[in-house]
Amino acid sequence: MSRVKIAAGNWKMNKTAKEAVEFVEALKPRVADADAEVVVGVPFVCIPGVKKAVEGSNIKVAAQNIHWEEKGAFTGEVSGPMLADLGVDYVIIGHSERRQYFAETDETVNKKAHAVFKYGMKPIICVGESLTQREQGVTAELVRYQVKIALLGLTAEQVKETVIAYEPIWAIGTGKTATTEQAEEVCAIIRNVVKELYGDDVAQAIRIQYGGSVNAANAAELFAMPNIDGGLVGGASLKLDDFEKIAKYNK
Ligand code: G2H
Repeated sequence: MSRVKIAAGNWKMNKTAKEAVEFVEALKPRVADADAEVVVGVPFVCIPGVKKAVEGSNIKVAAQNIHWEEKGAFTGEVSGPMLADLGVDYVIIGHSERRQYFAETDETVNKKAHAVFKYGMKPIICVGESLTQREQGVTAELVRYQVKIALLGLTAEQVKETVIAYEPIWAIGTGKTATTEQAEEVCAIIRNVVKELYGDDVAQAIRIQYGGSVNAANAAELFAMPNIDGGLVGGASLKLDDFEKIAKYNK
């Protein structure tokens, strides 16, 4: 099965609403002929402006978080209906920065994945090990566990629409990329867990990205690996030239 690669920018806490609109206006013509599906993961406050700016283009929009409840006394949180109402396509959940600084757990990631689907969007679920965990040799066990809990209770159809981002924490924003072999090895492990849980059809359909210091120079080699279906891109997604090259990794 041929899966469409996905180049998703994760802007993290960068750009004001005005800067975001300027950026995507400039990005639109550059990625109109992209090889990958292009997604920008923007701060909540940028979503309305960015959605309007990308209208009629091939750029999709992701939020960087969601609350699993529909509404209520959850100060500072944003719910599924709120994001769906803005036309959000994808929601990044379980990023290691959220796990580290905001107490996100595998269980809350799972609840958020259900909420994302409930309101008609698609999740980009992040998993990955720390340096200590890699050095202790528990990468495969840990990532398998993270994937199993994240997907708990989702239907086969939903899992086919899910994107999993393998992001080794030691490679995030450090300039240290995992080697293509290391990235491919873990992405293949993830595809295999999905196969164990849902069968080969679903495992062949789900897209598994690599994330962690993806840049214009390494994207083509990473994306050429059989189990790597694109990248979740932080720093390099904030630069027009770099993100354009990543989206056009095949040109
Ligand atoms: C990993 C990645 C984007 P960067 O967090 O999710 O960021 O490419 O800056 O390592």
